[in-house]
Amino acid sequence: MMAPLPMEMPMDTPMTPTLTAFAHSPDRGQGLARDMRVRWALEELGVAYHVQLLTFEEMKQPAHRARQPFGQIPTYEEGGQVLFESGAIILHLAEQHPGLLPTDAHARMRAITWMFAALNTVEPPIVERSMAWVLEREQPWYTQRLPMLDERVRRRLAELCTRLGNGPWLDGDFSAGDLLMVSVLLRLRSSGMIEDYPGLAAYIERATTRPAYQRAFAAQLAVFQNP
Ligand code: GTB
Repeated sequence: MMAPLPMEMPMDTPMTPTLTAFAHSPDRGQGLARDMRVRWALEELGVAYHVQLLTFEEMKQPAHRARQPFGQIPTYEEGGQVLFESGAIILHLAEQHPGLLPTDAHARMRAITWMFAALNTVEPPIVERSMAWVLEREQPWYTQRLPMLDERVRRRLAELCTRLGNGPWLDGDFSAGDLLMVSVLLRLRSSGMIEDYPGLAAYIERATTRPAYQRAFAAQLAVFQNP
């Protein structure tokens, strides 16, 4: 009798999930849009997936708003399950497939706590700083506001760096918490801030040299290299 295929083996089946992503990402495939973190999780878990690319107009149509009430990407569909919010999608994937959450109940909950910390404590000041640059940099008060925005980001970077210490990952093995934390930190890459925290720079390097990250990055970049 043939041995059953391992569940995490990439295989195109009628249950192959579909992720939505930008047809025209403002970063042209630098991995900053939030489909990248879901792609990375799918690659870590060995789950094959389809991608549906959406224009900005399509994202605001009722058909997409039925999946994502705010008219954003990413969304995730698998069988009858339709999900939005990148963190919720990754939690769902990590609950379904082994590899991104520890099996021990306490350690598992701590990894989930790090997922929330990435999204609720570290990401907001980073997004606020980058949105200020996008939307407000021509305003006369932007240069006065920037030091405050920088300081809020730096405080979190320093705290995170202290907590990470010499450890390779936030708590034990690489987890969905690390995947989200690094995804969030990557938005600062062009700011030059990360270099002031060598522990974080090394943490990001460790994570982004993982083959799963590399595969996910290449897949989302390919959209913009082969339009
Ligand atoms: N909380 C939601 C989640 O985590 O899924 C947030 C989703 C979200 O912000 N989606 C953005 C979107 O659809 C794309 S990722 N925006 C369109 C809209 O709101 O109308 C944010 C993003 C986009 C582009 C870059 N970039 O090019 O640098 C970086 C981040």
